[in-house]
Amino acid sequence: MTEQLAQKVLTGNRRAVARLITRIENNHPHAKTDLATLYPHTGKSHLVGVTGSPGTGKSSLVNKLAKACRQKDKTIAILAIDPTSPFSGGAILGDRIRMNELVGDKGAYIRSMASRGSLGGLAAATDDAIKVLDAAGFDVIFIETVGAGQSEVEIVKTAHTVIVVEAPGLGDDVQAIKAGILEIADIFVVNKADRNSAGRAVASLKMMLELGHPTSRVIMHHGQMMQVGSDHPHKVQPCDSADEQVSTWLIPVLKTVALTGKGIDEVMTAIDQHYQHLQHSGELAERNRNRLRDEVRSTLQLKLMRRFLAKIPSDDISAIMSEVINRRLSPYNAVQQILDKGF
Ligand SMILES: Nc1nc2c(ncn2[C@@H]2O[C@H](COP(=O)(O)OP(=O)(O)O)[C@@H](O)[C@H]2O)c(=O)[nH]1
Ligand SMILES: [Mg+2]
Repeated sequence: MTEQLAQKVLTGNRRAVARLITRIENNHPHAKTDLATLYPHTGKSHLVGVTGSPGTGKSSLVNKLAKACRQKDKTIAILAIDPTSPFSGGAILGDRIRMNELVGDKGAYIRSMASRGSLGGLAAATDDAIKVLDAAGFDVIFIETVGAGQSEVEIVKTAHTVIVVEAPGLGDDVQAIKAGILEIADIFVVNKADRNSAGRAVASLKMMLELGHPTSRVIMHHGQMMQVGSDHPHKVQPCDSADEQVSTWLIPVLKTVALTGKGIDEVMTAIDQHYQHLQHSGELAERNRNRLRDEVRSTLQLKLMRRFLAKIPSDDISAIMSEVINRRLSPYNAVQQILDKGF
């Protein structure tokens, strides 16, 4: 029965995909078995994370990018992560309407996810949902998150290509600084470029990328942000050939008007080039290794913690905790006592 569901996912059956993602959200006992069947068939999709403050135009942008992919005959899935709203919440409803243009297209699949019910946390449920979409054979998976909190940053960080979306007029500061998402961007998009202050937003982003070193450029090399200064004059040149952009990743700052589609082609090109860069530099394999290592580690942590705590009566922990709260026992020594009880 469960074997059948996984098999159907492998054929790209959308109802099976939807059912399995629902099982994941609800911690259905069979979900992990299904995922184990699918796992050998994963690792083929290009994972594109899109993040930024609410209202910057992420959903509108993803919609346009998805359509551009479809025109190139690439199949796409969109996972819209909303950690706060319930399923029928206003924001998601709005996204549904906006994404209507893709509905009815067999090569496109749109799904929103909320944290409700996912015991291992939203990040774990999202990882599993991505595996389902990957195994179902979607070429590109867009993961849209609001760049507001740590968990959303964690989710989007695991994508191969991370697009950080900014928009002018949401206050003068570049929004990304606040949430600490600046470091994770592979591509910056300043959306709503139909607004006057877009140029200023682009300029301040570029300025931040240069980190106060006007003659240097910041590049991504093996996942590290690096300064390329005047001691490397050959690299200070603006990047004007696609070949150069593929071998050394220069984080682009691109302007779009998601409402009209202006600038979308340039973002598509940057997404493709970044993927090529990841492949040619070996970074794709590295990011995938890191992803999987993190996943195994965090699952292990969770399981160990649960198994360990199950061995200790909760009254014992409460008693130790009240000693800590009354400042008679240090937190470190409290942990030592708990460990002694459990082992
Ligand atoms: N003027 C202008 N408005 C836009 C643009 N892109 C999106 N919007 C509008 O901005 C609002 C928020 O867009 P949405 O895609 O939901 O943003 P999200 O919250 O980041 O997903 C909507 O009312 C969009 O119609 C744009 O390029 N220019
Ligand atoms: Mg949105």
